[in-house]
Amino acid sequence: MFSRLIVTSLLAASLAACNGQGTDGSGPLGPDDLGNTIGDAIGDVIGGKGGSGGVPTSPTPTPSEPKPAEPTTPEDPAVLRYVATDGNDGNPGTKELPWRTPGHAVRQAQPGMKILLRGGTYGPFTIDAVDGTAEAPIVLAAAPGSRPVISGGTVLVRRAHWQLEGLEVRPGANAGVRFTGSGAHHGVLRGSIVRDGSAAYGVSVDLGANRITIEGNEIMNIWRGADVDAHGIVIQPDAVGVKILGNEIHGNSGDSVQCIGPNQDAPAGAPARDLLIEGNLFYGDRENAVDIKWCEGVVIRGNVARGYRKSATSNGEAIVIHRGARNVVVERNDISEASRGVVTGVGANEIVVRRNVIHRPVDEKVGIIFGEGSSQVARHNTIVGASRGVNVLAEARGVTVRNNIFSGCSQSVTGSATIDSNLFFGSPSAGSGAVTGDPQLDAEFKPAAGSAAIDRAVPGDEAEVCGTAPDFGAIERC
Ligand SMILES: [Ca+2]
Ligand SMILES: [Ca+2]
Repeated sequence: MFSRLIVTSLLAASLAACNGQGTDGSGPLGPDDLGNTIGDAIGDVIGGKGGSGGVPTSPTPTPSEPKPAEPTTPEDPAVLRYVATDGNDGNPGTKELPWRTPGHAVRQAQPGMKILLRGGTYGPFTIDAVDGTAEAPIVLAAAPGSRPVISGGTVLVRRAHWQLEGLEVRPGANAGVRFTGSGAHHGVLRGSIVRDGSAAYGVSVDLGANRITIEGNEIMNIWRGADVDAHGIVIQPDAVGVKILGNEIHGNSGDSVQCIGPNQDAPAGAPARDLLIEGNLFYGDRENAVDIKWCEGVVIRGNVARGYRKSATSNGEAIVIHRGARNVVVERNDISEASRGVVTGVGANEIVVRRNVIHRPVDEKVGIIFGEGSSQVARHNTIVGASRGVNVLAEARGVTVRNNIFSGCSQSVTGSATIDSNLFFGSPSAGSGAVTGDPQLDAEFKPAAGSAAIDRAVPGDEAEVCGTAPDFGAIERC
């Protein structure tokens, strides 16, 4: 993750297409039986607290879920099996006599087995024969020093406790990796690359798959054309307990991550819920970094989102929350070079936008837009250089704007909201309890000693406080 921090300008020329807050759709799923959600949620991700910085923190998996056990000693030859392009499926799958195809290997798997793919190119495969267990997951991984490529189709996971590691998936016209159906739970996709697909998404959690972790991957160039969206990761109805941690996702013709509902061409089902999107780097997608529709119980924390420009058909939102999404926390993200930093829209309810840094805006240069929805809060954000810091649309309800820093904004807050206790510097003041002064922010948006931000915000935020009172803005000086 974060191995390549350079924003590509590759896509800038082709920014033309649908959506933003509007009408994008994800393609329908392939044929599949509709699964049921299993079990309950992954615990109270909403209540969690992030790190102390405004930039990505280390991923902090929800503590309520036990970490899957490592398989028995990975070096233990008894659990190791091998696949090689010069192997044979009639072999025993040993180091000396490897199998030929991943599809054969996964049918032979047993709990605790570790299947190692040597370098070379393999065809797609489906995992549908054997479950791992919590104590003994099944690992399918690149052999040490190897880069196996799965080409021309989908890696389809229908079973539980499978961990895919170190693969490079080049799916062509197909989805890259799908965790699908209620039998697919506690799956992991880690340290892998999914790239150059032209289907609706690179990675999908769908049809009731649950408790899936997508961690430390690079997902890129999922592209259906200059005016058709395709996404790095989609979370579909009935998904529960999905964690998207520390990935680098970029250059897709839609969003890096989208949570979708049936009104976006996904199959019917319950809203996806309990999602944690943390510590990722998103950049240069044609639409949005994160697009949350209809889903419930979402935490978007400690991500970097950069390079979301306006075009003829996109408003260039880094993060957009709309279409019935509820109970969404957007916190400690670093958002830059976006036309609109964080936007809510139709049916967004119980939305908290806190401790984000929104800076170096482009195009419309709007920090936060609250649209049609209710119970929406912006607090402790640092918004720098915006044309409008927070824009509250006429149809927005229940908006509170508190403890933020507005620095160098042409307009600070527009529209109707409860506005109190904010710091304004080079920006028109608004609301009650306004403080004017230089926050003296350093390169990491932390107030320097003597800053007007220090200890002058109103208490009540649940984040850690240093000194005698909270500081204005995203980052407390401690
Ligand atoms: Ca979108
Ligand atoms: Ca303080």
